[in-house]
Amino acid sequence: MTQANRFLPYTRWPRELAEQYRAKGYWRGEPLTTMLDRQCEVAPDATAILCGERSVSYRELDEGASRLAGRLVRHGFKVGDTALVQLPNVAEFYLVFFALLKAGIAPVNALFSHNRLELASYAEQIRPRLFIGSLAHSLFANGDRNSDLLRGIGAELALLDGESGELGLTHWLSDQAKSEGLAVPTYGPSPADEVAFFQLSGGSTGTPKLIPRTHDDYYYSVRRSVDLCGLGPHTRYLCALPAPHNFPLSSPGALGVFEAGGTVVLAPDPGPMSCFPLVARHRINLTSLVPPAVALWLQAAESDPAVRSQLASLDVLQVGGAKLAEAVARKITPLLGCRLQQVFGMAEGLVNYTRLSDPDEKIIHTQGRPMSPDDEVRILDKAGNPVAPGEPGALHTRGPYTFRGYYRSPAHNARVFDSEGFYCSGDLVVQDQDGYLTVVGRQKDQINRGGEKIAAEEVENQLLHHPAITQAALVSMPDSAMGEKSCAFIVSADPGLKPLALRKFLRARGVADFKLPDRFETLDALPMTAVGKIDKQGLRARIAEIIAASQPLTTA
Ligand code: OOB
Repeated sequence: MTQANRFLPYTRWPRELAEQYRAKGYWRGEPLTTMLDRQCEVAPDATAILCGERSVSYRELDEGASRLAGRLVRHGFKVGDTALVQLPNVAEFYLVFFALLKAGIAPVNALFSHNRLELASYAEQIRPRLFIGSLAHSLFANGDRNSDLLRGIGAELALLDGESGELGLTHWLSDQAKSEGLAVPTYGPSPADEVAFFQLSGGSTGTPKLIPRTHDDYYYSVRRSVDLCGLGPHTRYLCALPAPHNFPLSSPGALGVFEAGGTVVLAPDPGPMSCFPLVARHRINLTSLVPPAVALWLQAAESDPAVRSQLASLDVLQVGGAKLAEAVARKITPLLGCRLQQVFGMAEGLVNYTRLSDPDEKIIHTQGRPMSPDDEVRILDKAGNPVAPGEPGALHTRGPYTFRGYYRSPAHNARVFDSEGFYCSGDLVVQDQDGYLTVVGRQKDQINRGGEKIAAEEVENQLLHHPAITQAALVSMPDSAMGEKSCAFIVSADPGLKPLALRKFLRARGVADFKLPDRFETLDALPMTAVGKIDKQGLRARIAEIIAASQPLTTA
């Protein structure tokens, strides 16, 4: 086997740009595990993670990850292998992540809300040799290993968190390995300019796409975020969003906190009931939320003035993942007593932040500006020409941490990248004279359900498997709590088909709960555009009207 194909294939940056990114110190040739090496030198006993009643120091994080890496290598795993991982917000998520990085095994970290279909699709794309999951997931509801699922994933080894015995994840992380007395072959991470792991795309197509992220590019995005957000050993970050998501992982997220030597506190979910006591108990000063969670925090604060004192330590609340309404943004400082930072990012790369020193008007009205001086942004009209300043257009971007192609998806890549390597994110934005972006709409066929992304085509394909359904179109509908919810327009041969039965059908096919349509509307035929496509704009207008008409008038 030649040296070149030991590593996973991915679309590289053109040599000239790569050289620039190196020359400017963005890409340092360091693997992501460097952050642990450094903390282990500086402050090994500092607390890296708090998870329930457990506390994990930097030394314990590093040693646990090394133990698992060593055992995997002894088991025959090697650089260039892949793993499928699905864990909830627990310390093991980071232990496993660093273990795999240390051994050069590139993971896909599925969200815990993902179901059989997503796992199957990721497995098909990366053909993992290793699966790491959790018995707490409903996929393992009967308490057994769900051999059908594991056979489908096709990994040689499946380790489960919560399982006792030889194949339990705890066993592999424990120091029992020492007593086995077997030598561990030398191992190390993949080179910094190779794939470290795969991020998950929000998706707009039938198959959820994977985003290869290199050590070089991802580490730069983490370090730049740390600087911009002012993280340090004092940082006490509450991770309440799903740990693998790009926002709580790297913007600056948990990796930013590890890089800065602070502490990550894990919350099981972003609700006030779970989070407020953790903020008070652990004197949290930074967290990140999606807009629907912010609304719940505000509601709780409005109804109980004592909340302000519970949140007294909170300095900065980052909000992103979906558009934050101005009216909500304005309430954050008065009601929660902390500063707001808007974050508009994407797993594909580009992350925009409002700066902590920005005037209120920027913080409230915009979603920030690119974090790197070398992020290149173009706002283009339908014909591909730059729009006039202040006019809305499609966001195209490239830069030192924006990917160059989805994993093994040449046809899709040809659609979303232009000839100069700019990625079209599918967002419609307005850029002001200072470079700040405001998100005003979307081109991609995706529903953003309060930060959770749903690719319309994926759900439509599943609906079309129903014997009575002949046509299906999933569109967004306005929702006061979630920003958007999903509505499925269907054409059905069975007039008695009920939403409950349809959701049950989709769930049985392995569709994740958050992707189940919130509403179904039956039509005799779907409206078509002049070019013969389903008229989704028309359908969105239609459902918005239906909703508006059914809403009680609240004005006097
Ligand atoms: C983040 O990443 P993804 O990959 O789940 O979703 C990216 C998409 C963007 O293209 C945009 O459509 C939407 O989510 N989005 C926002 C937004 N932040 C993300 N739309 C409006 N306002 C915002 N502030 O969602 C993500 C990744 C890193 C940091 C933050 C968010």
